[in-house]
Amino acid sequence: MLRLQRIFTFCFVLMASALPAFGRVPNIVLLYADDIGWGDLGCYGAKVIPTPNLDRLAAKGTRFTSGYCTSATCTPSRYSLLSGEYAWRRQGTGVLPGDARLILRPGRPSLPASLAALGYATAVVGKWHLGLGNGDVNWNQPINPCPNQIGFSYSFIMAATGDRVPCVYVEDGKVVGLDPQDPIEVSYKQPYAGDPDLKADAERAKLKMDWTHGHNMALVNRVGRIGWMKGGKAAVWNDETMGDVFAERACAFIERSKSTPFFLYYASHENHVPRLPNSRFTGKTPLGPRGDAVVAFDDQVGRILNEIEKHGLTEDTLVVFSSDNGPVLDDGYRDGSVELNKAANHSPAGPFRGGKYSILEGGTRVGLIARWPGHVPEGKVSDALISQVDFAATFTKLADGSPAEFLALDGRELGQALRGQAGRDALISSTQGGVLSIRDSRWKFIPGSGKPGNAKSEAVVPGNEDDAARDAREQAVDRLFDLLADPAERNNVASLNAEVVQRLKEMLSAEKAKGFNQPLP
Ligand code: NG6
Ligand code: CA
Repeated sequence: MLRLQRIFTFCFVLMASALPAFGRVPNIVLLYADDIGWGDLGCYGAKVIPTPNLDRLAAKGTRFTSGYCTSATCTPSRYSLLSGEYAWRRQGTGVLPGDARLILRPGRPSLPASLAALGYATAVVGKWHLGLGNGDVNWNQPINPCPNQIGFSYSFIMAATGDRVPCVYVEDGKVVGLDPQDPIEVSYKQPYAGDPDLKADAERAKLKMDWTHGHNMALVNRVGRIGWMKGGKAAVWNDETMGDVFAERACAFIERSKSTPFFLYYASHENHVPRLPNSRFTGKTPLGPRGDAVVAFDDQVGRILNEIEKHGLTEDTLVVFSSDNGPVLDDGYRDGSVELNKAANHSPAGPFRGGKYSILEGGTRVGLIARWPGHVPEGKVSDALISQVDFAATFTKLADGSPAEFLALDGRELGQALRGQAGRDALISSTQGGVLSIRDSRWKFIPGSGKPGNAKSEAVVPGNEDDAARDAREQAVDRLFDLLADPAERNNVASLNAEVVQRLKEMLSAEKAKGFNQPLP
């Protein structure tokens, strides 16, 4: 009898030691927004964009005020998020065309592969933009490698962006709804015979949404896109139902994965151009499509949260929201965003200046919310420094795995920050032009490039017109900002704090010395 008891105790201890310190491993749902700024959400101060679902998420979890994507554009941020490596260390990680080769190579460390190895069902639904295949994809055949070869057990994606061809969904490496009699061809070099000239006034007049720069190549659903495509008519997506299609696929994945731990990477395209949210969101904000698209994203968040709740998984699921880069108004289409934003006096980057493409805070300091009842403090606002490059290490550890491969790159294991403690000491942000900045708990340093920048690109976020010329001029010299006293980065205090400049400059140089602009493996 005693012997049996001993065996039981032994088994129990064995089982308990196999469990992670906090009990069951959590499901992980990453709600990743596109071009949504720090200031675009109600819980971050937006007055004219109702985001009840994200606000509820923040109220039930922790809202971080110093959360960062790694880059001010999409592809590099996503590369960092999934690989645990700063994208600026690698060439070819800038905004990719729709026919680019997959830049996250099979066999390299990746967040989905790491979670899959730990027994998670893993899915990506939404915008991919990390390339597919080997640069010579035949869209009429199974595409390999695709997200399924780097650790996702399910993928339902668009190849690049809504404004880039091919304008079709790809599910588990196959174009959805393709008629074999009408094969797809994609070119980023030249138009196909019969393509209209969208630079001609007569053709332009027929567009549903006119272009302001770029976006005058392929004509798809009466909207100009980047690149050309031919054929595949039955497979072409409907921009207006895209948000619903993605949300449905995400919910279906949760439903069928509910009995195993799962990881859902929900990469919404809502709010990226061309902004064509479903008509049921029209007029929900005074900002036109740009604001209405944020409401549409919030609606998708609500549907996913409800699905989690419906299966009784709320307590077992870490939900994290963040965005791939800061906000932009005119990103190439005439959708009224500039004028309407001005009229409503909305501040998409919150208290920060700059936005998408910019090295100023508005470029990479984005919303970051985490909810996991009983683990992530409820209703807390935290200024812990967190970069999305840390997600791979952090999620792997929460899944009871070893984050070592990501720690050897640029990731930090920040479970403590999610639990209400401190985050990183410092982090690096980048633009795709190769400009880097480094910040610690107080200071931000941007090395001078020796020559002034482009005032036009500094003015993309309204309200910045007056400062844009000065920002462009100052790019020539070292800049130091006291982010606590001057979050809008208006006063360059480099000359008053030579030792701080020196310290941060050395830190940045040491990081660059470990690898900068290296070829991709
Ligand atoms: C730019 C596009 C912009 C957007 C961006 C990528 C032009 C003129 N501009 O090149 O519209 O597609 O790339 O955005 O074509 S991101 O969020 O995916 O990084
Ligand atoms: Ca983006």
